[in-house]
Amino acid sequence: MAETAVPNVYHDTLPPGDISDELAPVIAELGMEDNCREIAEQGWTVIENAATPEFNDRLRAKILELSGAEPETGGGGGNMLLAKDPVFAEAVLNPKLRALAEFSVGRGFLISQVAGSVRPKDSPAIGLHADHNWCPAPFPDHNMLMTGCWVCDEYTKAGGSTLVCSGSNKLRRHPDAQEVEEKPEAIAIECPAGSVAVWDGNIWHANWPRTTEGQRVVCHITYTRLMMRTVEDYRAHADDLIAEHGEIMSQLLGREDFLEGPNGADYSKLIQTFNNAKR
Ligand SMILES: O=C(O)CCC(=O)C(=O)O
Repeated sequence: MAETAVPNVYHDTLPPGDISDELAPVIAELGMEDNCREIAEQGWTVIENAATPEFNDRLRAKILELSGAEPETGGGGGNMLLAKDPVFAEAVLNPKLRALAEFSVGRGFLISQVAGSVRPKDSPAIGLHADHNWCPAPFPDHNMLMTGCWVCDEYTKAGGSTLVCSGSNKLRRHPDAQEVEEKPEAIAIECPAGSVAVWDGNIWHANWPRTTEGQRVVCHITYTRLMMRTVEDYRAHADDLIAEHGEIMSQLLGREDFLEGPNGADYSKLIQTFNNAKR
């Protein structure tokens, strides 16, 4: 008679920066050892040729279509894209991105956000931040969030690429007001169209203003460690519970933060959410 299989419980934790025995052959087959080392050590890396040029064109066209941007010169964006077209599932499930996500934010990682942005000439730069934005400092040893920007148009400094503050990943904290202003040790991530620029939750980043003609089209994909997922899912009961108990119940059920509006992130609540994380 066959013995009942006893689950193998790990009693240790894989240290940050180590590749698990199960993931190692996948990383080797995809040739991603350098990407793993770079994201662990410097907080960012670039996956070049993440998919075919045909895929890149399809992704770019769909982001433009959903963004509300005027052709050629307009700006715009979109949220909740995974639910809006199958091309975004292809991006999110890309084998190289998934392998890096498992390395960086752990087995069982979750999709947190799939958004698009279209930046035309003269679009303003975004503010310097770390994606561990709703995490109190000091940031934990293990990375909690990994963001991949699918670069549909070549990333150059003049074209408004993402910038990273070299070495800031080691500080394990948010930038202060002066650092936001000065962007210390800022370098442009420059890479060809079809790459994915990837960073961890620690590194301070922003983007350069775009000074060239045309549009910079990007798909922003964020994966998260499963750690903070709620044990019980009350979304189906939230309206009733809030109607009965009011605002504090609304907070407990996540309706007062920016994280889960019906149309994706609710940016009107962004600053308040980030401030909550620091108190
Ligand atoms: O648009 C960019 O270049 C950077 C975007 C960003 O900060 C992010 O997706 O976290």
